Amino acid sequence: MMTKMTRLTASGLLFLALALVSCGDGEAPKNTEKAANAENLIAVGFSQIGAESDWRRANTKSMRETFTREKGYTLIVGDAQQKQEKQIAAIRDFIRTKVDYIVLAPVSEQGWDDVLKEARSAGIPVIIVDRMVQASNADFFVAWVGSDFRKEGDIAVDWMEKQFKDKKELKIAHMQGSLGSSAQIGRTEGLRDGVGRNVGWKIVVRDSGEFTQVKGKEVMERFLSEYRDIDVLYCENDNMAFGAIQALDDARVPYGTRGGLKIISFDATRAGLKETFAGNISYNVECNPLHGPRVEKIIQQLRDGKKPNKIAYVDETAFDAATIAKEEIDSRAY
Ligand code: GZL
Repeated sequence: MMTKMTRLTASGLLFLALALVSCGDGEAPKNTEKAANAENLIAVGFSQIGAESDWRRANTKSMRETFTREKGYTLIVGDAQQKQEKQIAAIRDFIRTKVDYIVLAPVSEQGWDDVLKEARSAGIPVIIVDRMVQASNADFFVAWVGSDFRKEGDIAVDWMEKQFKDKKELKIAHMQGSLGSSAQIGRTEGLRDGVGRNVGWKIVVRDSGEFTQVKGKEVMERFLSEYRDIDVLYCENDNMAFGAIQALDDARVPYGTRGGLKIISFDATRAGLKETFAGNISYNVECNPLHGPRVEKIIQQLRDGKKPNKIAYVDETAFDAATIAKEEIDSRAY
């Protein structure tokens, strides 16, 4: 069967190989067209946000481990360094070189209509992973797989309500993720509604650490300069929590199960669970990045002429420093 890949032009493939960061085997494909012709590979173009966090690196690794040449795929990964315009450019490269499928992990929810319309006009199915896009037409993508970020926020707030049920007043420092991303929107909404229904809860400082450790440290330093009497740091991912811990250590501010402010984090990466097991992070809400197998299942359904579920949430749990077992860390897949 002729795949779109076998009709690729050599110049288009060369452009794609030079324009994008890497393919599944870590090197830009030397001559994808030849490889595809010889092996009739399924070409998957993956527009990834970047490598801002342990979660993101695990997400990319899952895609690379899934879409291998041995399994009949060629994966081209575009690393956008957190810039939407670079994601859009990568998608246009994928369209130009006629990949078979486009996978998008969108940096923010808005601004995708035009390029998704172009992919649809080119007849290339788009699968959205992780964060959501606000598209004017639901037909602009065939499926979305990711986390229920609002639910993650509710799980964290539920723990706070139990943990602090006897506290008349709760002073919360809120470190948000990249503003406008679904993960930030959902986790923030969870906290906002928690504050709304718990008399005495107050967000005393708020800022975005953009999901990175470096920014997380800077923001925590600023929080501490503005407000010392914090009971809880609600931190929307592990890497920002790692930065916050550095700042707390520098300022000799106590935190964790030994006393002082309690840190709540999200992602539950292996590194995050190590901090949770050590009692530094008091509660860690899981956000599973292993989307590779889920995306492959969707692609196989499409190839079999089946209609995949439009929306598929991944199952997730949470870890409490008081009860987490060491085995959870050793067995962690990411
Ligand atoms: C969540 C994902 C977020 C993670 C961060 O699905 O979008 O982006 O929580 C990552 O670690 O940077």
